[in-house]
Amino acid sequence: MDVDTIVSLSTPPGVGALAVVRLSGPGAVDVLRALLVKTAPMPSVREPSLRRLTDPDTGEVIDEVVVTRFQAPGSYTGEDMVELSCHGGWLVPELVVEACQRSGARIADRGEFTRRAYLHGKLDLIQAEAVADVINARSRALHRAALVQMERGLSRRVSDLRERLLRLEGLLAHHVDFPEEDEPPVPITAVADQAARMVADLELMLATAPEGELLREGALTVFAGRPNVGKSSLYNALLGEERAIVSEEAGTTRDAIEAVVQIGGFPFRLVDTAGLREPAGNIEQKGIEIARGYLGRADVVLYCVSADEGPMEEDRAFIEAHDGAPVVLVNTKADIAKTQKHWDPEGTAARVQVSVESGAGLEEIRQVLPQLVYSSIVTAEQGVPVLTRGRQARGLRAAKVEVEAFSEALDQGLPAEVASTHLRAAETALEELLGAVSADDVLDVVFREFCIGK
Ligand SMILES: Nc1nc2c(ncn2[C@@H]2O[C@H](COP(=O)(O)OP(=O)(O)OP(=O)(O)O)[C@@H](O)[C@H]2O)c(=O)[nH]1
Ligand SMILES: [Mg+2]
Repeated sequence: MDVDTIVSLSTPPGVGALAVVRLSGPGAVDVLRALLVKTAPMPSVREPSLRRLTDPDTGEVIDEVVVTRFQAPGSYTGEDMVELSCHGGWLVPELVVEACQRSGARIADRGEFTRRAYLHGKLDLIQAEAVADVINARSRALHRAALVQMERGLSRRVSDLRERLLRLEGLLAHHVDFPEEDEPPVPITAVADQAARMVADLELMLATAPEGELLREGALTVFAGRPNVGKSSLYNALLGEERAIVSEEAGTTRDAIEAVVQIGGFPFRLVDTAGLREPAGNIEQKGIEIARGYLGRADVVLYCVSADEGPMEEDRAFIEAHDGAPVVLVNTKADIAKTQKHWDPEGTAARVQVSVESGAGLEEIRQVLPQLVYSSIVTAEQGVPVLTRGRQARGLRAAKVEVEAFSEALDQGLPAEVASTHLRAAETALEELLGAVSADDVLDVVFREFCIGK
């Protein structure tokens, strides 16, 4: 099958000092040759050199660029590659890409460079996903998790587990081959022990899964409470900018306002909402409905009660009825509070006293939120891989279910060859996770979220 040579702008379009255009495929060098001045020598492999790029048809100069050549298999994709660092801006990169197209390259699909790297065995599927996470990371926590994955931190553990499954299968084969022997070479209890240990290890790896997935979008953090208690003031203080309108009028905030911030290196999607009360005007009522919608999906709730007024009936009702995300009870306006009114109800995950006037308590909220929402990652040992994607968690969970089924089959005294079908199913789950066996549609899903040029 003929393999196309692909080209794309790998830096964002628009004005910038430089832009990088990448070529990959068997024809990459031919495309480059068509753009160089005829008498110019071909740049050496892995030695950046300054060259003049010209239009392949008219010979007109397009730009002076730094050319770097990579030779298969020693490149990101594993194919022949050319990187052109040209001047940025709207026009020049466009001209360079277009000239490459006229010289035989076609525009790359999203993630096609990384997809080729994967197909050439340069990285496995977990590493490919990590590449996307590194690019898209908006928090240090995701960046760190993705780096561990990119360096095969997670892949290595998955491969180890797979090898342990193979060895277990090997042990079991003895029981199939020598069923009548009095003393099997390996007692069946040793096999059962190893299976149990694998389940424990899988559980350990799965521990970060739900929180790890939050790293990609940010934990939905909803500010709620009655009108005028200081939700928007606290929202602005945590955001570090005057984003939501603050006023002494009750019912100021109507629409939900969203912004993503890093707190302690972890991403949070802060949502300020309309104060909860009845009865309210028509528009405010809609705002309250929107607020309730967010509360239903929240990962954590900052429920604000003015320490100045103390809790009202609605506040008690809210805390009592709420059975969703953990609630941080924020006693606001601590600077004007009469101390006895600090409220400390049961059933809340944490309680903080805050004044946006003095700044008291803000630091405490910044401490509490990551510990509450990302506890498994905060407490995980350094370097332990965090599962940042549903696909990873599903793969490990499927493997765990099969190993458990295997143990059960042993317990029930089913024949070894029957029990071992579960081991093979677990192996398949891990192989799919690594991408050792992958259907095209799985790959499409993984690479769709890449930007063009990566
Ligand atoms: N002294 C003092 N006043 C505060 C504090 N926080 C908020 N306020 C005041 O309380 C009033 C209401 O603040 P907002 O932040 O608008 O309250 P809200 O809960 O968003 O109100 P709605 O949007 O109407 O539900 C404003 O006048 C703020 O200046 C605080 O920590 N100390
Ligand atoms: Mg408000």
